[in-house]
Amino acid sequence: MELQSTAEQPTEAKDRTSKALVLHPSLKSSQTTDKRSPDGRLAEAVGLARAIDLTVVDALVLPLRDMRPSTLIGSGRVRQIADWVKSDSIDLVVIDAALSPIQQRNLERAWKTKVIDRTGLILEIFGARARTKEGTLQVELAALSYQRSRLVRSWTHLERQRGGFGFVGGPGESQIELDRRRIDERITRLQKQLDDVKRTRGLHRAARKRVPYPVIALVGYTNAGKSTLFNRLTGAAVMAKDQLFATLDPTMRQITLPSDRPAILSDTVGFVANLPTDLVAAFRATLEEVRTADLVIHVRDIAHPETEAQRRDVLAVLSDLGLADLADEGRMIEFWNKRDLLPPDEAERVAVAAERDPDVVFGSATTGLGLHDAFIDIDQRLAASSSVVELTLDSADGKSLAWLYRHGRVLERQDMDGDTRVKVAFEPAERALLEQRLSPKTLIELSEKI
Ligand SMILES: Nc1nc2c(ncn2[C@@H]2O[C@H](COP(=O)(O)OP(=O)(O)O)[C@@H](O)[C@H]2O)c(=O)[nH]1
Ligand SMILES: [Mg+2]
Repeated sequence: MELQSTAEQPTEAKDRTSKALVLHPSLKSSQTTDKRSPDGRLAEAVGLARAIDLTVVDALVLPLRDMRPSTLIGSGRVRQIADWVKSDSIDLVVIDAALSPIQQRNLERAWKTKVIDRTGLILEIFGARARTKEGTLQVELAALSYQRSRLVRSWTHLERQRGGFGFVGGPGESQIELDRRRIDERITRLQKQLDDVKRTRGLHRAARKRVPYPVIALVGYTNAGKSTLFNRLTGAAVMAKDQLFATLDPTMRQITLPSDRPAILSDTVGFVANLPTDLVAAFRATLEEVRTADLVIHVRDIAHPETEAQRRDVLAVLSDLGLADLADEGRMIEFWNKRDLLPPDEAERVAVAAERDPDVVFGSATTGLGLHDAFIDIDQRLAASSSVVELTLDSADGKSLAWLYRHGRVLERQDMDGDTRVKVAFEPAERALLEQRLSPKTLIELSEKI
């Protein structure tokens, strides 16, 4: 998804990562609306920019005395940044604030580069990450509404330029009216599609679950360390060369757990503080994939001053997704990350609390502490939910055998006298389908856990 930019520049080549400058404007008088420090907010914005593979060359808090309607920030600053953009060959400036269309356009002109604001950035992330049909539609809807609001406002601006009376049918206006109408039509179409998707959601979910391996989803706030943990876990585990998964996007990888159990690890879109309300629906739809996960790892930045509030936010959204019982079902682990950032005595105190809670692993994705424990814990939880079945089939029944290989994990196989005996491990969803799909000669449910 490409967001509307008012600059007349070609979009950056996608085959190299764009160099970005991230700026967090901080209004001196508005500290009361957000308890978090400007540095904390800047760190989050940098995390968001990295989530779409931007190379953040520099990041800066810009203290503002007031907001300029034309450029948001003062003209001296605008000139300084223009030099900076030029000397560092910056491709994109991210302003962690809401920009009016006019501010966006003026800054793009002054800096001769693309500028996006916070909403634009978050929309880009959602667009790149949406995996389900509902997620994609919901994000496109949010992006179109965003574009539409920009058109409306630039229209008012044009009107003012022409003397403030609005000459009906002026060239600029009719062009914008046309764009608006096109966007409105598209929005109506999307809304219809969304209704359809929601109605048939159950079917889509069944269709999505094609891999016979359990799916583990990482959730948590932006900057909690999800991607670092993802890379550590997939780097430490044996990477699969299976062609079957060649089509998985880079945020999903097949891993092999210590018990030899294969699984899919999925890095999801992160939570952000103060999510613009227009984007809430899109965010939830993007997280829709978590519903099909067998296990959820909630990655928490335990050194973050707001870590408890962040935890509550994550649990509230999971609950809205119909996943309130994850913890009770033994399908959620909290990974308390960034242990290395806590002072020793604090780390000691937190370790005691973590020790008491069977659903918590305490460690650090960068130092590697706690990763082994996490692996063992994941393995045990997945073993507890899978079942092992021994079946005898007619050897000529190639179709049933093929089904077993696709939907289960064949652990053993013996062919004799026209019969084939197989031992297969299943995830719960696949196990439920077994009797519907095939009628074996014998079926024994084994009590062993693999
Ligand atoms: N000190 C420390 N930093 C960490 C740890 N885990 C992640 N980070 C850093 O936190 C920042 C955000 O991590 P990232 O994995 O991108 O978070 P995500 O937004 O949840 O995917 C990066 O700068 C990481 O290097 C940790 O255990 N200790
Ligand atoms: Mg990440």
